Amino acid sequence: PVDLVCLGESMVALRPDRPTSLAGAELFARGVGGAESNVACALAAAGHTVRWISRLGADGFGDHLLATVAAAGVDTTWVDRDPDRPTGVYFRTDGERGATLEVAYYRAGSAASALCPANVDPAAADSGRVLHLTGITPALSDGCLDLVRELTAPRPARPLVSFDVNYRADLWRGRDPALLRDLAARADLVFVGADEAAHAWGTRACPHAVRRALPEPATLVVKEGGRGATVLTAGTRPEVVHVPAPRVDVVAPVGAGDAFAAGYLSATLRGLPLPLRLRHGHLAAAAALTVPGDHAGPPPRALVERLAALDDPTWA
Ligand code: KDG
Repeated sequence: PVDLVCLGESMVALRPDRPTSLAGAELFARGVGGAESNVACALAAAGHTVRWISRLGADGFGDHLLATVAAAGVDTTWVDRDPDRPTGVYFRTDGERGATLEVAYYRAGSAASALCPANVDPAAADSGRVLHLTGITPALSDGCLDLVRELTAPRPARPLVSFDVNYRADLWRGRDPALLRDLAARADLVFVGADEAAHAWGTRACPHAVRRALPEPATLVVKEGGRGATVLTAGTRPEVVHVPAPRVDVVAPVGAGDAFAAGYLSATLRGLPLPLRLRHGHLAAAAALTVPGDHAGPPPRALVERLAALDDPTWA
């Protein structure tokens, strides 16, 4: 098997060419967005074998996305092209240095929103050691919701199912985010922000309160912003490990969650202990937080190893 399979929608991301609002922007720069492909690209850059399953329109934006993700070293064999539906697009500001982060999606009816159990090969989805999904996909359409239900269902030889809650209020409008909780509960490893859980499910924004709302997944990683992150495991000897985040000068928040998941997953795939998994998550997130776009381009592996091993008292 490959190390990791990701499934989800990617879009062309158009950002103003200077720090301003969407109303004030005249020129936009093209980039690539998509939580799952961000994770895929970061893991490939860290030396893992990665496959991305998705759908794109048979259009120029689709060509660009496919070429970009493939150039990052991700296997795109399982990306379908749809001649009848477009590639999704979104516009966003960077939310640089505390400015409002505006997001405008143009993705309804996109090629990826037509993902459903009938057009995803279950053998491809299960062809990795880890299958990484996010809470964005089930919000895209009923077919996408069915697909995520199917991919998180128990089955023989299921890969480790990783699920980043990635609650996007805009996409859940008119739908019940409790659904998202039920899907997350079916995964083996869940990433969620404490604030995100508070928004989506009304829990108190602390790791133990989130654990009470999500008692099922074997491993729950609760991100607490600048304070750090806590991993809570289940089983006969449950563990709780908190690692503070290194202090960074935040330029823009976008992409940090995906980077954190990628760092944590890379360390998990390499069998590192829980505190180091969190450290690798933090280091990857720090790199993403200090650049304006989604991708920081993770720091070189040797540097990350050295930083992760630092004996800093703030790194419990
Ligand atoms: O995590 C960053 C993502 O929000 C971005 O790349 C776009 O996948 C995206 C989404 O649906 O918001």
